[in-house]
Amino acid sequence: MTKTALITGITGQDGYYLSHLLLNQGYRVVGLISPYRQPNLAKLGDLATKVEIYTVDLRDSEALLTAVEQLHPHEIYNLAAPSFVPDSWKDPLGTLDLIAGTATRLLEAVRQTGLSTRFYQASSSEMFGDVSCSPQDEETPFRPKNPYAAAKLQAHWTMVHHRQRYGLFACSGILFNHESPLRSPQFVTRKVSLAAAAIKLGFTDTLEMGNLDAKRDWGFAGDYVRAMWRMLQVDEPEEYAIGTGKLRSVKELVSTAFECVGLDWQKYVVINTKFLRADEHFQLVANPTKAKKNLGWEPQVSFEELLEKMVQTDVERLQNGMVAPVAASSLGV
Ligand code: NDP
Ligand code: GDR
Repeated sequence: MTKTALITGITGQDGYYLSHLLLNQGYRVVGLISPYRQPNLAKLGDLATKVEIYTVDLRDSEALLTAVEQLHPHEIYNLAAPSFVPDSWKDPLGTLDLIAGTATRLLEAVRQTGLSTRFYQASSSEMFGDVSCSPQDEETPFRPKNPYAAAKLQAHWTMVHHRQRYGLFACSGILFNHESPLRSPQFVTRKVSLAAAAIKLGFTDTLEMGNLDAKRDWGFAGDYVRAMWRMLQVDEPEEYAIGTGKLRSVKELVSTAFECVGLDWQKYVVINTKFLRADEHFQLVANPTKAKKNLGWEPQVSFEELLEKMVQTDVERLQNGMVAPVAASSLGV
């Protein structure tokens, strides 16, 4: 029997990689797209004709219930979110509603239909926030420091409560930063890969950055969607911390990316205080032991391979005037 997977946020980075994985597994993949947003289906590239699109407002409980009733999904992956953390200070309430409200509305839809749909919530290492210990795992206390993280935590707890009270098969991946050539350029890895490529090709000669001493645990998105899928294939729904377990600074990121095109980053990078954050974290790094043990999950792509792929893809994009569709091979799939 063909399984149906329903994905919110299908036009995002993870939506692409997850759709690719599920289509390869023989799933029918349906993406929920808002009627009030410019549908950026071009972001789905080669997958645009392979997935189905269902238009629904994620803020509308009745419409979501109808969608679940009509589509009978075996699995739901709730990925939609305004995911750039600093923006959540500009619209805390909208962030809360879209992230926590959508999770609640979808969980309620599953409960009300009585289907045995398995539910994945896209939780985030941002929920750890002001970390008390390092590395972080499923037992680490949450101390969110911004509206995005607080909204993710509300969604996370609602998922836990629905599992405990109603017995739903609901779980969440507490994912650390994961990147790819499809990452939006506002995030630091893609900002740096694009700048390294642009400087190499002579389009610009400066890269303005925020805190070079900030540290993160960066992995490849294609690896992380495999963990999402595996969480829904095991017998017990649980939480999983997903990351590489390696902490690196933004400075290491910049230096590695510039090395990919044979440049010395120190000649081009300047600090602009507008990119500094008041709610900065320094020690967000995963302990993914549980995922390895229960899911057999391990990252396959190294930090250096990831940056090489991102920088080279940006070189090709710039040489092609940024308009040529990116080949799946450039995306690491
Ligand atoms: P992206 O920002 O690439 O994608 C976000 C998706 O959400 C897009 O499809 C976007 O649609 C959609 N979306 C945003 N706002 C709205 C809205 N108001 N109504 C409907 N849809 C909306 O994120 P990623 O793919 O990187 O991440 C996927 C999920 O995982 C997110 O929930 C993110 O918070 C979470 N996460 C990501 C991590 C990472 O490092 N990438 C780490 C931990 C968690 P559109 O195309 O129209 O903009
Ligand atoms: P983050 O990702 O906030 O961790 O959230 P981002 O790439 O924006 O920042 C990572 C780190 O880099 C530092 N930094 C800069 N960041 C940006 N964007 N631009 C700069 O110029 C710059 N200079 C330094 C930041 O201060 C920060 O320390 C991502 C998102 O995908 C979330 O949705 C997700 O939940 C978390 O990862 C886990």
